[in-house]
Amino acid sequence: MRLSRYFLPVLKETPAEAQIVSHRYMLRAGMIKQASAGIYTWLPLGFKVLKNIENIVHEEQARAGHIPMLMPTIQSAELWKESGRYDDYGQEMLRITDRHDRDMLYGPTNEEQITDVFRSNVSSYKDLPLTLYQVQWKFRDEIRPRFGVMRGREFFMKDGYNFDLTKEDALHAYNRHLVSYLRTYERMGLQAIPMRADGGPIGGDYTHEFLVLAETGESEVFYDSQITDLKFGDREIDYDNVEQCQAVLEEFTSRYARTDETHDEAIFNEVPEERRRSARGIEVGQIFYFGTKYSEAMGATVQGPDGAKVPVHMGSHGIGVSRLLGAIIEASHDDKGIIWPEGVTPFHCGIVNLKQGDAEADEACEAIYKSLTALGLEPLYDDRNERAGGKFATMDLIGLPWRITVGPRGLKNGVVELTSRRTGESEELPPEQAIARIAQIYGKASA
Ligand code: P5A
Repeated sequence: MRLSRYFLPVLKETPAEAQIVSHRYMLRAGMIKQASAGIYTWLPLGFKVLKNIENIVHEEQARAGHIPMLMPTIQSAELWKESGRYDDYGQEMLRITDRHDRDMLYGPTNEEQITDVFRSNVSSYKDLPLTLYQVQWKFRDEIRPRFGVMRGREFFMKDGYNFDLTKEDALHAYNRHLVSYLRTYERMGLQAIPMRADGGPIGGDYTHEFLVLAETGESEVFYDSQITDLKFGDREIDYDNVEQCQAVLEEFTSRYARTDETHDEAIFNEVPEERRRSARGIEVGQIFYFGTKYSEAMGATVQGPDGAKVPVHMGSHGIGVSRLLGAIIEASHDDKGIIWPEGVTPFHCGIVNLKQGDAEADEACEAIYKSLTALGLEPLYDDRNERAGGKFATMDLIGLPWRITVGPRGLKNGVVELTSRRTGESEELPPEQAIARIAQIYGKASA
């Protein structure tokens, strides 16, 4: 993409309404624009990162064997009356009446709707286990939407639902989700710690929240510091293997880590004092096992091996896709702007032309741009007729992890500059070598 042709409405001023750094940078970098309280327009740069995050979610769901689909945002109230949650959900639910006076709602979550899909189409245990999921907009009429996309009213969520014959099978689905979420967040450059939590309006006895530690987090958390040494890494997991998933679960959940809702001072005090931590965290996901709560209320049964009809065991599993943009920025920024992890960056690298209009510099930039593009990478070429200082400030603000700087002086010596946004370190290299390095970083074979 050439910046002269892109739509990147960066702001010079820090917007007064933004209280936390991720919200400030998302507004300043032209990623989002508030449409009304807690509701945002996703401008091209923000939309790109949102899609990158969504793609990682899809890839990791596929790896775990879960099946994507899409349900509508507007739901009929009838289903919610069946489950009993229509009244329970209270004012967070946006209720709508259509022209025929039918009660509708903008879905805050989809347990009822997916249970209806299941009961209409599945009647035998032979079709189990089954995990369906979607990535879809949700609406919760939060009393205090704030911090930009972090606590929105309209937000993008991955929501998955498992259907199993027995509690044991459903707990495997729970473990499988926990494992796949660890991998998902790590690919986004995040450490998200699974913590014992409370079921809230979704319900259930088994539930973990995934928290990214950050001072601006809305949740208070308590944990054993040893937990932050754990890394999932690139281990190969067979998601159908019950023992393997169980082993990962135990590794990541056996140490003390709880949100304030489930915090127990007496148990916490058994952790050696020097390892006890209390901190703030951003909840980027939550998984639940709630047994037959919805299947019994809504008649979602299957015929078991002995011919008897039994309600299915279910769980649901959510990732806050739009919230993750805020969480990643909170975890990765400096005073100049965002620092995107390579896994989610909107462009793989920036190209800054220090002297637009200089034939040699223009030509070198074009060549680098074309080579990177041919490798399947997406560079952002700042080809505007602007001061170098302004170009650097924009690149730093929007946070591309790598920058290639091209100027007449370097070119005389046959070199360009390759700079890491994270460390600020620069290196002078011939253009081909800079391209090869970028290709290597992103796992692309260069010629
Ligand atoms: C699990 C999937 C559920 O709704 N039902 C379907 C279950 N869980 S949850 O914890 O309530 O939400 C899942 C994740 O969505 C994000 N989230 C939000 N993001 C932005 N703004 C909001 N107002 C908001 N509310 C929830 C969180 O990341 C949460 O973990």
